[in-house]
Amino acid sequence: MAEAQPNADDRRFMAAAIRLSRRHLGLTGTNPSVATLIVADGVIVGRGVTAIGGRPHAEPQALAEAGERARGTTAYVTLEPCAHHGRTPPCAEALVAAGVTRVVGAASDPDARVAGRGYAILRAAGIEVLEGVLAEEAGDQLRGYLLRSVKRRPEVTLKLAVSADGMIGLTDEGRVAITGETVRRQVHLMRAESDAILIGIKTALADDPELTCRLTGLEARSPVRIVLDRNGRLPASAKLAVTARMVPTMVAALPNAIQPSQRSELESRGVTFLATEAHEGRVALPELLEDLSARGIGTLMVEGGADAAGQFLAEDLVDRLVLFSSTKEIGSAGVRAPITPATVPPSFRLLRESRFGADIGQEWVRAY
Ligand code: AOF
Ligand code: ZN
Repeated sequence: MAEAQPNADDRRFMAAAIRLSRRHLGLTGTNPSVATLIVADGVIVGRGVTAIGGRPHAEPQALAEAGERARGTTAYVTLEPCAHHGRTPPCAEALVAAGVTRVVGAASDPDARVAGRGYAILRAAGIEVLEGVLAEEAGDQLRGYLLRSVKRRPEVTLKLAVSADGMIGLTDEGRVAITGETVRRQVHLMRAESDAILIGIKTALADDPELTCRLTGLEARSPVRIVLDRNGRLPASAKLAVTARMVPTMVAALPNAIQPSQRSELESRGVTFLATEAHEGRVALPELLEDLSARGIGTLMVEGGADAAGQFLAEDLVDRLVLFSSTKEIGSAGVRAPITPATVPPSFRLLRESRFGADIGQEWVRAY
C-alpha cells in the first residue's frame, strides 16, 4: 500500500515543530533538540521540546500539556520517537498510551536503540504513521546529532567574514571590522546554538577574544571554547584563560610541545588540555574531532583565522560553510581568505542567502 501523502496542515505543523525544536539547540548535550506538537482538529493542544540537558524528551512534555485531550489526535515529531527504556519509558509507548491516533514524523533516528523501532511500535499499535515529512528541514537542525551518530565526529561549521577583495583580517596586529553590527549579532546567535567554538592560536594571540555569546538573555548559552594551539602558547592572562571557570576553555596541544610550567599555570585557571596526536607537526584534526565527539560535542563552529580555517578545509572536514561578505576593501595589509563565495567547491550546496545590514550572509552545506 502506498504511504499517504502529507497534507498542507501536516507541512504547516511540522514546520512549526521544527521552529520549536530550535529553542534548545546547543543545550541538550548529546541528545538532539527535538520538538513535538499534539494537534486536535487543527488546534495545538500540547507542545514539547527536549529539555535542557537532554531529558525529559519532547513527547512526554507535549502529552502532559495535552492531558486527556491527547486522545484521537495527531502528533508531529521532528525525530522518530525513541523505542528504548532510558530513565523514562520509550516515547513511542507514551504516544500509544495517550491514545494518539496519527503520528507525522520528520527525521528517522539513527540511534541503534531506535533505528525504525520507534515507528514500528506505533504501527503495531494501529497508529497511522507518516514518515519523512519535511525531513530535510528537520535534518538540517539535527545535523550535529545525525553526523555524530554516523561519523563519530561533530558537525563542523566554518564561519568567516570576507572583505570585497577576498581578505579576512590584517597581517599585523590590530583587528579590523570587516562586517557590521547585524552580522556580529548573527554570529553571537550562531555561537549560542553551537556546542563548541574553535579558533587558531594566532587569532587568540592577535585578538584576545572572549568568544562568548553576548546577546541579552542568551549569555548563559556560550559554547565551550577551543584553541588550536600545538605548542601551548596561550598566555594565562588571555581572556579565554581568565574566564575558563565561567565558560569552559580547552587547548588542543601536542603533549610534548608544551612547557610543563605553562601547562600547570593554565590548568590552575581551569583550562582543560586536549592532548592530541600530531600530523605533520600539527594537531591531527580527525583525532581531535573524535575526542570532542566523545566529550559530547555535536556541533563545532570554526571561527578562524586563516590557518585553522585552511586546515579544516584542506582536510575536507567542513560540513557547513557560512560566509559573510562585506563591500569593504582591506587591501594588501590583509590576510587572504582560504575560501570566498567565488571559490566554494561544487560539493557544497547553497542553502540560504540573506542580507545582514550592508553585508550578505550565505550558507552552504555539504552532503554527508
Ligand atoms: C525522543 N524524544 O525529545 C529526544 C530523543 O539517553 P536518553 O535515554 O535520553 O536517550 C537519548 C536518545 O534519545 C538519543 O540518542 C536519541 O536517540 C533520542 N532522542 N528521542 O523520543 C526526544 N531528544
Ligand atoms: Zn524519547
